Amino acid sequence: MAFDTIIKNGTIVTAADVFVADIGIEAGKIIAMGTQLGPAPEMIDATGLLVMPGGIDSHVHLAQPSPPGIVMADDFETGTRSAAVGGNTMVLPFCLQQRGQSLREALLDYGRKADQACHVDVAMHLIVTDPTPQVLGQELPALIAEGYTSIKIFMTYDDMKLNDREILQVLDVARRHKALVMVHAEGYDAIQFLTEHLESEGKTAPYYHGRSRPVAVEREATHRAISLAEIVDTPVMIVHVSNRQSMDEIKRARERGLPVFGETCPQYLVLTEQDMRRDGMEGAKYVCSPPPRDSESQHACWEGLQQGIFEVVSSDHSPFRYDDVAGKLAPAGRRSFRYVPNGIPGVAARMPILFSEGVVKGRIDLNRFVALTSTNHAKRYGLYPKKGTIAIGSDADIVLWDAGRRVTITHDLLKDGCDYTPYEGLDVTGWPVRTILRGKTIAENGDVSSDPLGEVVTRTHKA
Ligand code: DUC
Ligand code: ZN
Ligand code: ZN
Repeated sequence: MAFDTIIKNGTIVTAADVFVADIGIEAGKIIAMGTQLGPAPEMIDATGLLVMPGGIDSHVHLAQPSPPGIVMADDFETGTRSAAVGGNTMVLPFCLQQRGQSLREALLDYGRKADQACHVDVAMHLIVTDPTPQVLGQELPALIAEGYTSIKIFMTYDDMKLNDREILQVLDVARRHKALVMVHAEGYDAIQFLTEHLESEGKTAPYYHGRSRPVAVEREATHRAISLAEIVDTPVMIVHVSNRQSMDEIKRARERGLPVFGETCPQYLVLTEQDMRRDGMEGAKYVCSPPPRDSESQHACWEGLQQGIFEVVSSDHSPFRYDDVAGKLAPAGRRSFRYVPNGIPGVAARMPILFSEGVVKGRIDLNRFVALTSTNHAKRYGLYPKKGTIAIGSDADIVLWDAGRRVTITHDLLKDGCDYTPYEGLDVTGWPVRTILRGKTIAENGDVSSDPLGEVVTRTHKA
């Protein structure tokens, strides 16, 4: 057999197995696994390293339109550069439909931003904010048929929230055309009520962002979203789950046999609301929604990962620069937490944090790590087995991982467009040393290839 590249002597980890073998790659695909393969023009020595499917981060925000005056810190180039450094070979960002805009128009704009700029492969979810009859009746069915098979909806935010009737309508289209709805589950009215109350008491610092969105706000919306999906009889993914009570809603639904899936994120595993208490505006660096909770909630999220209640860990990378009037230090944000741009960066830190806090600390095993960071994302979002595993015929999307390398996370390692990381100073064990996309090395020891090789992947719709 002729190979372009052979990865030799590594310990291959999939969601099911751990074994030592060589991998033979030709034209971007894995075409052989065995011992003593070779030779090939490119021989990569992986002795002493783990060889895992490249990370797939199915929840990132890149170049997403933001409120007036606010600019997201990452475009496709910088965001995918950071993804590659962090061991990822694919990300799934969101194409946002702005109110009044057609989905098709949103996708054309967004697709142009991705063109030629990506260091890792990309597939797009849709965010529906304006479910007009045209969107529900024509655009969504046509786009789902073209492979846009996942749709995020929001239960909060002035410009994005859907009411229950609209949610039911989107869920119904998803059921009929076989798409998956991802839900941002926080209740708008409760947040508004609490925000006004806190502001009237002069409680406007970033810390109060968390107080305006307590667990009950998330739990109630999670329960409602699951109920609406049950009424329509269609699957639903509850994204960025932060706490036990919301997780229990998912667990109960699953026990009743409902196709309800859950996602959690590193911020709910290693940050707490105390991070938003930092001096001055420093707390703004941790403002995201749902907010980080407490150590009991962290513990609950780990249990959810161990018990399979969460099937994916995503970063919810949503980057805004800190020292920037178009970012976390936007003037209005000093008046009230409600104007602080919502979201934190994390696409490069996701895998090292989950590996170190999960695998190294004995909370999850290697196979679950691979499932949570890659395989389950590919399966849930229609990319498997092209993506998400190491198998004959799959794309050669691979991360070489030094399981013993100790690293203190600092922002300069992450190569994103932001100016901080919420994980600054976190000590981790285990680090991606080389990221390989369809057989080509795209990042090595923190350096990214200057040639962006990522492609926009069309998902085939299995109706
Ligand atoms: N929801 C997200 O999924 N990301 C950032 C902000 C938000 O509300
Ligand atoms: Zn969200
Ligand atoms: Zn998000």
